[in-house]
Amino acid sequence: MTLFQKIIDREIPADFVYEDDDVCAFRDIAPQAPTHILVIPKKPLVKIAEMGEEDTLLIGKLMLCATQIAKEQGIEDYRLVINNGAKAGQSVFHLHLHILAGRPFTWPPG
Ligand code: IU
Repeated sequence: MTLFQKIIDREIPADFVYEDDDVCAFRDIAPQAPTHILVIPKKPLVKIAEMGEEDTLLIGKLMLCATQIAKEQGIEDYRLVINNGAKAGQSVFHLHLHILAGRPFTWPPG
């Protein structure tokens, strides 16, 4: 079981900004920008590469939630990031979408 499952189950605390039956969002414990929020599906998909056709609506909802949370937080310019696999920077193996904002970002990413 990942730490994110424990956050979903309220076994460990997190600073939630959004929750419904399918997804939730909370502030990253080690923020990499002034705003750094993680949006996650409650379904324990390990990584985006493991989504199936049956997850199309869920992943669409994840993206929509991210845009709505950004709007609520008053941020217009932001970066959405999904790290897929350890070499791409994934460290928690429960799918999550990073919302990063509040500072300039460089391209390409590090
Ligand atoms: P990554 O894409 O798997 O590297 O992102 C995992 C993120 O989860 C990372 O930014 C951590 O700081 C964050 N995080 C968290 O917010 N709370 C936790 O309990 C744990 C990781 I473990």
